[in-house]
Amino acid sequence: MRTTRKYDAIVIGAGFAGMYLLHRLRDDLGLSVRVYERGDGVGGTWYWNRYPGARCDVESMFYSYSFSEELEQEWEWTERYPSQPEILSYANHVADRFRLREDIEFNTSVDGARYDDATDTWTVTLDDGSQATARYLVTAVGCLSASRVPDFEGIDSFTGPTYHTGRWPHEGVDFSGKRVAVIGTGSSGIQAIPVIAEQAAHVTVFQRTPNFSVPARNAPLSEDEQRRIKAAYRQLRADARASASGVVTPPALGKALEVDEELRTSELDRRWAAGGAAFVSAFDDTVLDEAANRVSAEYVHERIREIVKDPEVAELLCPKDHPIGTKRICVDTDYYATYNRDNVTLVSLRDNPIERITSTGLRVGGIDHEVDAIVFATGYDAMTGPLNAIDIRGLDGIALRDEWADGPRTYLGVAAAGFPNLFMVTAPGSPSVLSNMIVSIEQHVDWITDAIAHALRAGIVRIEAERQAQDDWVEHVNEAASHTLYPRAASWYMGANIPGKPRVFMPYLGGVGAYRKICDEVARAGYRGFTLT
Ligand code: N01
Repeated sequence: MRTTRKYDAIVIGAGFAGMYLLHRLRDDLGLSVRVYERGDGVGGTWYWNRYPGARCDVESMFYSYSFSEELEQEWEWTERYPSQPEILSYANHVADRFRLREDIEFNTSVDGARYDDATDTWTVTLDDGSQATARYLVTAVGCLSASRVPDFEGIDSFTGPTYHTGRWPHEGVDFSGKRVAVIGTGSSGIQAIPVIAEQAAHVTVFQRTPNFSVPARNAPLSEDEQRRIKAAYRQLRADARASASGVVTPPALGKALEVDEELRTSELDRRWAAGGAAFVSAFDDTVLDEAANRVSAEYVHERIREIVKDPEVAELLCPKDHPIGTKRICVDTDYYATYNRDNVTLVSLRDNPIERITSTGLRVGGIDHEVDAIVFATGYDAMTGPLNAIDIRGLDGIALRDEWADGPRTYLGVAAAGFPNLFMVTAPGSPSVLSNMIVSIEQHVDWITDAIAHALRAGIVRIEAERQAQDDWVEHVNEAASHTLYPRAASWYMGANIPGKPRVFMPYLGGVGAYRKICDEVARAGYRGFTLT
């Protein structure tokens, strides 16, 4: 029988959060740390999402760690927006540079974790049945790592290959000469469809809800531009940390309807031409006021009608069921123009959902669409999915998934009452998915590292969020969302993409800069809202 291994801290996941946690806890605090990672390499999201066209929608120079000046100066990005292979190379470079691999156990999933009240330690059970213990357990499991294929009738009868964008084969897929179905038009589908269409004989896109997408205007990153940013990095990073979304965007013009119409349109033209998600922040009230929202939404509808030659297809692509910005805005390269290709067909599922998958394709509204392969760009059980997949049990054996049965409950999106010495990176109740993830990851990891350092210095063995502090925080998170248009969209932010999942707005909308101040103030006040013993 294998003996139980003992560490100071156990980290689940070796994506950008887990890697930085390992570096901070091991190299700065001198703790013994073990990271468990189910993949056979580092990089998390960027390890799994190898679908054609996968690319980040945050610019390379800012979708990168800021903790090491040497690292940020030596690494050279090649494009304005980083492609998945480039981000994965960067993750591997970081793993090598900081000797991270030696404390990461790959191909290992954590099935469960149980807190022992008597010893104030966590025991985790791995997928081979072995166990390991540690005083601290930190989850770095990502927000969008529990991929989901809907339970379509007949799904197993299809005789061709099927793929989920978030579980793409490492060796790639050759679609040459193939008829391909793509189900889903979120960020993943919108990136993959134009690239698959260039290779495949035919692509049939099955769209339930059209999404707003703005052009990326990706381009090579010039050496001059890179040098200019590197010279100003300290200030630019500080500005990003203090900003609302972890990305510095051009300032908004004011309230949409108070801005002169000509200026309004020229600002949207400017942002559309510049490319990127900053399009949605042209005005202060786009996600707060319906009439203001329509200004930006209708602008995008007009662009779609201009780009897409078939007026019926253009109308089907115009999103009208949710305000712009309330689902994650998509950032694309040639998405709408792809529908002008002869080898691309759009099938709207709005009135007729997918009836079933057959041995040769998909049946919609009584019509059979024959295909050779199916791509599921159908998203994730977001935020709670990856945590609920692990049987996490706190005091008295209570299960985190039971505590969260009516929606996630955390204090600051980093801890949960009843689960001492458990920290969660970018969990529900933190800005996470509404922000540049790397900025949010670094903030959480630094805060958690400081909390553990404080405990070590003060001889504290147990840090637990207080229930009242948690209740107040959950109320505050709900309150922040209730003043916006976000809850109007049936989005994965709301859990709306998973049948039966509670409809709760999961991330915190208070902004990255404001949230950081709250976390810092909690720490300064001796970890207010936590019981330290
Ligand atoms: O997933 P999604 P995603 N029948 O949930 C459809 C990040 N990301 O992987 O809208 C038919 O957004 C579903 O339809 P509907 C980013 O944060 C970032 O695309 O529910 N269709 C939708 O069209 C993003 O938001 C980047 O009606 C069904 C699609 O599948 C998040 O990941 C790139 C269906 C799922 O869209 C998730 O994006 C990629 C059904 N039964 C991802 N069920 C960048 O940085 C679902 N759908 C650029």
